[in-house]
Order: sequence, then C-alpha cells, then structure tokens
Amino acid sequence: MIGAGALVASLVGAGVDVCFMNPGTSEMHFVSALDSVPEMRGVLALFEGVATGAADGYARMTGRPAAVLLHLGPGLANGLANLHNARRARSPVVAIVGGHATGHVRHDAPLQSDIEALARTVSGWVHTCGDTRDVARDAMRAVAAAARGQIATLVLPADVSWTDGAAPAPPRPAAAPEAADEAQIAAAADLLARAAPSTGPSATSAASSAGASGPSATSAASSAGASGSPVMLLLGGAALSERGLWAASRIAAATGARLLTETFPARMERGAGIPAVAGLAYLVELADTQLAGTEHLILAGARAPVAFFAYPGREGDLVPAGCTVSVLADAAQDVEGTLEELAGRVAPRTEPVLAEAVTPGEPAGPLTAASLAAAVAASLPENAIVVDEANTSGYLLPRTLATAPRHSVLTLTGGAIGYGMPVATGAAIAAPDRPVLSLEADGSALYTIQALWTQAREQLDVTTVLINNASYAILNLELARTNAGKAGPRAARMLDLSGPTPDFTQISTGLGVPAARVVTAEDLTAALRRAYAEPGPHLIEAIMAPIV
Ligand SMILES: Cc1ncc(C[n+]2csc(CCOP(=O)(O)OP(=O)(O)O)c2C)c(N)n1
Repeated sequence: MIGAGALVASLVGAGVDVCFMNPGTSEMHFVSALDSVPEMRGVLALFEGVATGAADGYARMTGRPAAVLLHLGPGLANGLANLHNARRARSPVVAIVGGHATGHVRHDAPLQSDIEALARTVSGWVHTCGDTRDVARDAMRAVAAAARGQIATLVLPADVSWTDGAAPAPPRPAAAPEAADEAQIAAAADLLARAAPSTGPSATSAASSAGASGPSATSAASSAGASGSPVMLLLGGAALSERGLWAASRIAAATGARLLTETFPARMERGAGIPAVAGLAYLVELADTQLAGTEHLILAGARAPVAFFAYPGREGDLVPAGCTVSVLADAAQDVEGTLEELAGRVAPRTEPVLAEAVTPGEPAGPLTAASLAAAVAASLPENAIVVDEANTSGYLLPRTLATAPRHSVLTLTGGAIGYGMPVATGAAIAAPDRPVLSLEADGSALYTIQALWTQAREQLDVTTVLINNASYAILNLELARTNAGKAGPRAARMLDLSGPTPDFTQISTGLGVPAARVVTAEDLTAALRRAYAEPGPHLIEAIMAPIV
C-alpha cells in the first residue's frame, strides 16, 4: 500500500471520514486514494479559508475532527485565519499539508517555504512525516492530538505519500476528559454561600418553590439573572451545552449567584426549554456595567474577561477592582461534570429556570436590527443551527432568539471575520438532518463567499441571510472609540462598501445558489419560510441601513 492509501484508510478507521480540501500537485496521491477508500468523503472548497472554516464548523457540531487537506505553505497560509478561529473555539482539526518530495527540497522550487513555522502559529501539534512506514501511525497521533481540542498539523511530503510499504494503523484509545477537581468545587461552593443578593431569591425559597413542580419556565429577561449578587459564574466552552446550562441555572436559582456567558461562544444551546443566559457584551462600556458589583467571579470553561481591544486610557482587564477570580473548571477539564457535581452540592433540590417559548408578532416595515431579529425568530424551525456573523446588524439576535424554538448558535471565536459561511458549510455536512441558518454581514461574507459554491455542489440545507448594509459599520464605531477622530472623506472611503455596492443576488446565483433580495421584514420572513421548506442552499440578500 502506498503512504496516501494507508493514511486515508487509517483516518477513516479513526472516525475521520470527511476531508475538506483544496489540493495541488503534491497532494495528488491523497486525492487518488479517495477512489480506493470510498468511505472518505472529499469536499472541495474553492479557497483554503473555506476548507479550514468548514472543518471548524464540522468539529463544533460533531465534537470530532474532520481532516482538511492543504497545498504546501501558501495553501496553509490561505487557511490560517479560520484555523485561528478554530483554535480559539478549541475545535479538533487534523490539517494535512502536502509538501515537496524529500529529495526536491534542496532545489528550493517556487512553492518551497517553511510549512512548520506557519503551522505552529495555530497548531498545538505539528509533525513532518519522514517515512512512508510511519505515515499511518503519525496520522493516528495527529487524530489523538486534535481530540484534545486543538489543531494537529501533519506535513506530508509527496514521496512519503506515493511510496509503497505503508500499512493502516489502528486508532489510539480516546482519552477521557480530566475529572472535576475536588478543591476547585469546594472553593466554588464556599463562595456561592455568599451569593445571596439582598433583593434576590433566597436559596430556600428558590429550592422549595421549584422542587415540587419540576423545571420552571420564565421569560428570558428574568432568567438572565438581574439580581445584585456579588458572586458571578462566567460560563464558556462546554458549560454552554444543554447539560452545562441546566446545572448552572440550578446553581444560580438556588444560591442567587448571577450568570453570564463568554462573549463569543464556539457553540451554545439556546431557545425555548433551555436556560437563557445573557452574554458578556463586546462593548467594554456595557461589559463594565454587567460586571459591576461582582466581588467573586467563578470561571466555568471561560477565561477571565478582557477587552477585545485596547483603547487609549482604558484598562484591558474587565475584572472589577478587588474582585477575586477562581477557576471552577478550565477548558481542559470536564466542565459539564464539574458543574453538575457543584449543582448536586449547592442546589440538590433545585430545578433549572428554562426560557419559555414566545411566539413573536410578524414584523413589518423596513429592515432594522429589531425587525431582522424578529423575522428570524418568527420563522426559525425547531432544532436549527444558527451561525452568527451578522455583526452590528445582529446585535438584538441573542436576546430575541432566547425565546425562539431551540437551536444551537455558533459565533466568531477568534475575531477573524469570514468564518460564518465556511462554518455553516461544515455544520451542514456534520448535521444533515438539521436546518442551518447562516446570518452573514456583507463585509465578512466577501472573505469566503466561495463557500456558496460548495453548499450548492453538496446540496446543503443552508439558508444564508446576507445583510447588505454596504459598510464596514463596526469600524465607523471603532474609529470614534479609539479616539482616531472623525472620518474625513479619505478615511471614510476605507470603511464603506458602496461605489460599487456588491450585488449578492448575482454573486450567489453565479455560484449556484438561488437568491432573492428583500427590503422589508415581511418579505424576509416569507423568504426565510420558503427557503427552509425547500431542500438545498438559498441566499436572501437583506438590504438594510447600517446601524452606526
Ligand atoms: C481577518 C480580519 N480582517 C479584518 C478584520 C477587521 N474588521 C473587523 S470588523 C470589519 C468589518 C465588518 O464589516 P461587516 O462584516 O460588513 O459587518 P458590519 O460592521 O457592517 O456589521 C473588519 C474589516 C478582522 N476582524 N478580521
């Protein structure tokens, strides 16, 4: 067996049976192996950032790695921004980067570059395979490394791929997550004993009132916890699963502690029947208000809060002065199990507070942030996957969708825009029985819009709402917030997408995805319902004015 055949067969044996790719000459034997190992599904992307983002979306939905096949250093470099987002999401990804044949390196041919150096910027594990006989075992090491929530990059020289003498390797046993730490749980339980706010629910009343009646349902606003407790639980990563949110909600209901989620979750369950927890705001001014009064911050799968950017004269650390920070469970630990263990101690008879379903009215009139969110909520099917890269136009989505039919929401973990359409593509391949809604701002869309072609080719059930505000709106806000001054005409041109305004309806149809343009909320709602009802991808270009 040649190296490429053993590699692909071993990946499939380890459950890695989807490979997003944009191959070149050095990867031809891998490509050819797709016919000898038909269990591997190859998915072609027309730009590497689409392939890497799709692998991220796939991992977020399955918890398992996809492979991504890239062409030498330049192919990897094109995929780095979305590998960066995947790293921040702690997504397992196996990146296989073809390299020149070992004997060809000395010629310094045009595509020669330092692949490992590029890979190290995003990878927790990097290895260049040196021998065909090792390739399958190296691949299994890569899969095991990726399973720890990181990017594992295997550089595969072309001759290692094409030489005979390889054999498939068995998968390595999966490692269990680190168990809950007793000292951390006990410390959190101690802090939570001080959580009762002077005006909020007391531990006994919450426990006794909820105990007999099962989970109670409430509106999103009240379950977000507006009490004045000095103790706050900041949730991130696995704490945002249904299990994690249930346990956290029980803890909050029993003790009075406040709950908040990290700003940009990799994946969070949301909607009716799920505890509604507000997210830490992106704007530091709002984040300050949310965190004010916190004396003890307990982290569950989240990192201590910091400002997204530095601003002149502002502190980047968002932890209020004098507030203690303790870790209940970090991302490498069993966050859900730890929260459940803690809930068992401090909230043994308390049920979670679940968001109740609210059927919103049918919005009408011009599209605004409010009517956009209402149209999405009014039409959202049960069990959808919502990929949110709506940016400024989407700021009301979290609140509005907290009472919509339950769904999973994926967000921009690493701040590198252009993640949404690729992640939606990978999520649709990971969960073919779930509708995918991709909410995409125009500026971000244009980094990786080729994802539409892959959605068309694979006939994925992705509905894209492309919000065309003809602006890098957020940067107009940031110009003021960084004290860079008011934009003059030359600066304003750098933040404006008009002249010409891209025509996304044409771009989409050109890439094989049927498209419609809407300017009102009622038309958006109707177009969304039509798109969900019909299989395959659709794009709705929503024209709306920038909110800033
Ligand atoms: C890879 C990358 N390049 C550039 C930026 C800087 N950036 C942040 S937001 C933004 C514009 C966003 O515009 P759009 O997606 O249309 O959303 P809007 O602000 O209009 O809501 C840019 C260029 C970034 N975050 N990531």
